Parts: sequence; structure tokens; C-alpha cells
Amino acid sequence: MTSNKYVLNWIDEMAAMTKPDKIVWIDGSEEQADRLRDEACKTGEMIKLNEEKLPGCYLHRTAVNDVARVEDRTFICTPTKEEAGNINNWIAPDEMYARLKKLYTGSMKGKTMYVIPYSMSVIGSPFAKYGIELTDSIYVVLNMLIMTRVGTKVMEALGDSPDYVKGLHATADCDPENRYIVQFPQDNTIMSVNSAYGGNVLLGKKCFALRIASYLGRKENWMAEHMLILGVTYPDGSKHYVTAAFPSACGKTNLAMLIPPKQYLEKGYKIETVGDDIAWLRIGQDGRLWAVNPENGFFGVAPGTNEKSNPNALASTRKDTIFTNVCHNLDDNTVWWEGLNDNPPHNAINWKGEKWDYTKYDKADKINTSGAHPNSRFTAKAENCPCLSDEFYKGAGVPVEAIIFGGRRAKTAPLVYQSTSWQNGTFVGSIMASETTAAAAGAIGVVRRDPMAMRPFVGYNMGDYWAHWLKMGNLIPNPPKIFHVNWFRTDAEGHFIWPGFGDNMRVLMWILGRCEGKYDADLSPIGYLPKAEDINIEGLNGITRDTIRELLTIDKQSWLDDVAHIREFYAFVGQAVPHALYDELDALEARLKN
Ligand code: OXD
Ligand code: MN
Repeated sequence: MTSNKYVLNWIDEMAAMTKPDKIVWIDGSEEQADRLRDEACKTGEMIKLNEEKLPGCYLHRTAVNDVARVEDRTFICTPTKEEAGNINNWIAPDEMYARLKKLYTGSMKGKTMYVIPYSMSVIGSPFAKYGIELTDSIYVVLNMLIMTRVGTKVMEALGDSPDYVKGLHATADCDPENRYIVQFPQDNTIMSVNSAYGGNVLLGKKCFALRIASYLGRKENWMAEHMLILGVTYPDGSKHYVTAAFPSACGKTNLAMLIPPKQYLEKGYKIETVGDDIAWLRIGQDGRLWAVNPENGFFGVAPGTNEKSNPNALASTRKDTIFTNVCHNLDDNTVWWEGLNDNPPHNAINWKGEKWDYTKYDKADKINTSGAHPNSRFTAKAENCPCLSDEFYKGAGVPVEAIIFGGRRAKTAPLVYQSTSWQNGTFVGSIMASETTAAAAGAIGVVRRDPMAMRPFVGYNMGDYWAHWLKMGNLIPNPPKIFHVNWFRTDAEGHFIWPGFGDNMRVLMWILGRCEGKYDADLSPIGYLPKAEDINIEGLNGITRDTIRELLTIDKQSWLDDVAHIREFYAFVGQAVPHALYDELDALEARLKN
């Protein structure tokens, strides 16, 4: 498929180490994909689902000890520890290469090594970056075929260039003690071993499109962010785009695909999805910041996805989808997960591959009693999403008017506020945090700081990453405005006050209105707050102007407590934290005390 000597030499070297029986290039054709699907079904690696109800869909189960990304086994191997920073795990590159070599040696004996040439972003577009993943897993091949653009065309676009990201994945023994997800940013290299779970092995996603890409972005003056991208079409036909970064379990996919409330639909407003997880952002010739979604599919969490919470995501999974670790309904050979509907299958196999008794389900012990694993997934083609934007296919990107940060905060953060400048907005991103819920193990309400939702995904020192944000602010002639939202404020009884889901459109419209200069706002110690009358509550049951006022209050003491927590966090991030962010923190504290 290629005469690129850099690629061929590297594959030879990797094959000499892993010793596969054969090497197969993935050309991106349907015929080849079909043969691989057949083979995976023969070996039991995948189960073909009901062709009438779920055409082209398959079920796969991973090992029970291999069901999620593993942050403690993820490494950024820069030449010095300072470059990786305190947030990332670090081991010196030479030592890591030596450790990995032992694990990879002979690991593909008796197996096939698949060579997957893939592109992040539209092939040949100004945003595009290429990668090659070597893997011994058909599941990985078939997922990569959905999540990225794969095949011969990628090699044609790469030509003789050495400029591609090398990725080596070996399933090995799936041994959790020897599981490694390693990025070598200086070498454009990713190595993953002893896992076969999506987030650890689909190397185009977190490893490349966030960790390696964030490092490249810093070098090349662009940004790789853990952000959804959505467009709002106004009744006059104009289109307005925002990106948003939320930590997991805060509804990124739901916001990206939201269905506007009736009042907006009737007036002709429409929401279109460009991306649900990752944005690459570059400065356009017009001086604005432009965003693309480098992926080609969605690797979404299944539980909780239903006709009400996210009909567009559900529709995306009705064909050509790979389900991982969901519940298998044997009666009609379909799939089910908690929160899909109220009819759990009576004749079913759970995510562990055992007979499942739905009557034993216990919310407090989901892992052992649920039909689907809480982190079970669907890998669905973006093109199957009913609200996918046409811009998704174009590769030129969309101009971003607003960047929205958000987290799950019961008390501290108001429903929405606007930062006062790019520098202040960078500060707002750097202090992003989310509270753990009763659903997760451990104490409730513990604040985990997750700057820009990138804590697990920055490919270098977090402090330097913040400095890069500040630098980009100086480089972008017409930067987006930066906002923060919180859908999760609770009342005295612990109930969510704001309805969320489609009604988040109301907040989105305030944000876009601010970008257009349509609304005044009140300057508070933390930034600009909406005037309560500017949040549209028409048709909202139980939400009054007073509710909005309550959602916009700022409790100075809890903010001062937060300031103390942020100081500890900045100290942990260390020396690289830019002075400008300390200035912002000091100024915030002074305003709160005033
Ligand atoms: C994540 C994901 O963990 O997108 O953020 O899978
Ligand atoms: Mn994500």
C-alpha cells in the first residue's frame, strides 16, 4: 500500500519484536471489513445482532478487569519529568521503552498484526493529522473503521512523509498489573499493551487526538481540547457555533445532540452536532478560532441513553454499531442497558457473559448486578446521527463564538456566568471542578479539579498547557468569549433545580446573545451574571424568575473555600503555573472579600 520507507521500516521493527504470524494492511474497503466481521463472529470475539432490528450491529465483551480507561497506568514519557508535570505519570523514555519491549516481545505469535492507516479530521484538510496503528485485535480494527477515516487514501495523503503518529497495540495477556498506555510526545509514538478496552486501545482517540495532539498544538500554535462542538441555526438561517468542555458524567454528548424546547422548535431554531468529545482548534485567516471534530464516530456511554435523554444518540446506534459490555437480550438477539427503558430483558446475558437476573439489580452494587456495565459503550458512525451538521464533512471547521466550561457543582457555581477576558476565561477553565456523586464509589460531594476537562488528557505539563492557552489568547485576533455553566445546582433537599437536557438551550441562547451584544449583564466577583429576565423561561414548569435568581446567586464563603482548594491545586501543579493565573486567583479572592 505504500513505499514510505519510514513507515515500512517501523512496521518491520515492530513485527520483529512482536513476531506476528502475518501482517495485514487495512485498506478501508467494506469487503475487507466484512471478512473481518465474519472472522470475529467465528472466533466469538463478536456476536452478530438481530439484522432486522439492529442492522450491521455487533456485541463485544471485554475481559472483566478491562472495562475503562486506566489513569494510573497512563504515562507521558517526556525526556524530563518537568515536561510531563505533576498531574501526569512519568517514567524516563529509555526505561519505559525497555519495560515495554519485554511485554511486547513475541506477544503476537500465532496472531495477525493489522496495520491501520488512519486520519484524524478529513483527509487532506488543513486540520488533518495521520496515524498508523498496529494491533492484534479485530475489535480494534472494526472500531477504528468507525471512529476514524481509514485506508489506502490515508497512505496516499501521507506520501513519503515521516510525519505520522506511530501506535502499537498488543492485547498480550490483558494483565492489569502490566497494562500500559504510554505516550512519547517527542517521538510521535503511542504504545498500549495488556488491554483490549476501547479508550485504551483506540489510539486515535484520547492518546492521539488529545495527548499527542495537545503537545503538537503547543508546538504549532493550535489547540486540542476535550470539547463538544455544536451549531445553533437561527430562524433567519444564520449559524452560530460553540464548543464546550465538561468532565465525564456531565452530559457532553447530551448537550451536543440536544433537542430544543418546543418554543424554539416552533420558531425555527435547530441544533446541529459537529462533535461530542474532541475539538481541534486553529486560528482562521479571518482571525477567528475555527474548530473541527477530528473523529468520525461516537464512542458513547450506553447506560442512561434513551428516547428521552438523547434520542439522537440512540438513533445513531440503531445500525452499523459495535456495542461493548452491554446486556444481551437472548429473546430477540438485541441489546439493552440500564436506563434504556423500563423493560429489562428476562432472558439475558450480562456484561460479564453470565446469565442475568434483572430482579437482583441493586443500584448500590451496579458492577455486580447490572445487565450492562456502567461504562458500557456504543461505537456509532457520526454519519448515522440525525442531527449531524453538514460542516462535519467539510474539514474546514466552524468558527467558534463561545467556549463553555462546566462541571457538576451542588452549590458553588451559578447556572451560567461569563468570564471578563480571555485571560480570565483561561483562569475559569483552570479552576474547573466536578463533585463526585452518590453513584460513584467513595465520598459524596468531593471536589475533583479537572482543568478544561483535560486532567487525564494533557500530553505535557498542565502549567505549560495553561500558558499555551494564554499565548493563544494573544495570537487569536478575534477570540471566542469564555463562559462557565453548571446544570447541577441542588435545593435544600438535594434535588436538581434546573431541568437540564433540552432546556439547556435557554442558557445557550443567553450565551450566544452575549456574544452578539444583545444582553446586558451584572458584574459579580466571579464574572458577568445574566439578568434573571434574560434567561427565557417561557413554557418551563415550576421555574420562575426567582428560581433563576436563586440559580445565579454566589455564596461568597463557598467561593472562598474554593479559592483555598484552588491554591492547593495550583501548588500541586507546581512551578509552571503562569503568574497571570495567580494574579487572577488573587484578584478573585480580593473581590470576594471586598
Ligand atoms: C472519556 C470518553 O472518558 O470520552 O472522556 O470516553
Ligand atoms: Mn471524553
